[in-house]
Amino acid sequence: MTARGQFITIEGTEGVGKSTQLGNASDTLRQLGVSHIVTREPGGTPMAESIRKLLLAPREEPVNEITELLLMFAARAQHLHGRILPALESGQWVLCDRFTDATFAYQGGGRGVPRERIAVLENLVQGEFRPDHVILLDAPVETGMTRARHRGDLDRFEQEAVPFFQRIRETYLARAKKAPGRYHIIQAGAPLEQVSGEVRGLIATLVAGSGAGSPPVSVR
Ligand code: Z5A
Repeated sequence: MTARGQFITIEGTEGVGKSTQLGNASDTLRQLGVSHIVTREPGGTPMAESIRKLLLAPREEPVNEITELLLMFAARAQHLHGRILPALESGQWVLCDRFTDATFAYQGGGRGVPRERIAVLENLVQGEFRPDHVILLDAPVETGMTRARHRGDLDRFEQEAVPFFQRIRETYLARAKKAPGRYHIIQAGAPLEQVSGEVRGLIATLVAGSGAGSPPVSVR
């Protein structure tokens, strides 16, 4: 019987380097011979990507925080059942740019939706399912904003101000503190080579601990 794959998410505030490190983590898994997919939230399936467009588009109409919350979980239900779970069940690992920790951080910490309400939807959509490991890239919010904001037009989240992202960062760190075995905090304000080296090392450790892959291959 094929062992279930590992579900690894990458989290952090805007521009901390999630996409960059997702590519690095994927390269590392490939070198180690671990079959995997790379995906993102909101998104990851055609329908969930349509919901992503709805969520990110700047608009005149104020977006109610419960509308935003429900759309995040609508996209997640589609992604989880249509793509993530089938991949894990076939033995593939899944690397995902953001997941439900982002909802607790952005809709909870950022928008002020009570944690208990988010937890109700988390249980409805996911049951007991949670990421096996969360890589939290942590850096001062100004660092990430400076890195990310040379790209031109800002999406609806990127239009928020520093205090919004400060609350998000604090929520992520508080969640990580409660479950240190599952959350791996990486200092993402460091130079790129250093951050990449730490992510490679962490992925190699997780692979070694799981017994997956085709040993031994150096990833340094
Ligand atoms: N959202 C939500 O509210 N609730 C939810 O449940 C979920 C999401 C799932 C879209 O997410 C929005 O959805 C997001 C939260 C919300 N909004 N915000 N903000 P997203 O992940 O697609 O968007 P993002 O957070 O804005 O990602 P990003 O801006 O693309 O950033 P990133 O992926 O973390 O960074 P990057 O593209 O890898 O790097 C940014 C630049 O920095 C790039 O030029 C790199 O080359 C450079 N970089 C990276 N690392 C370094 C280091 N170490 N040093 C120097 N430069 C670096």
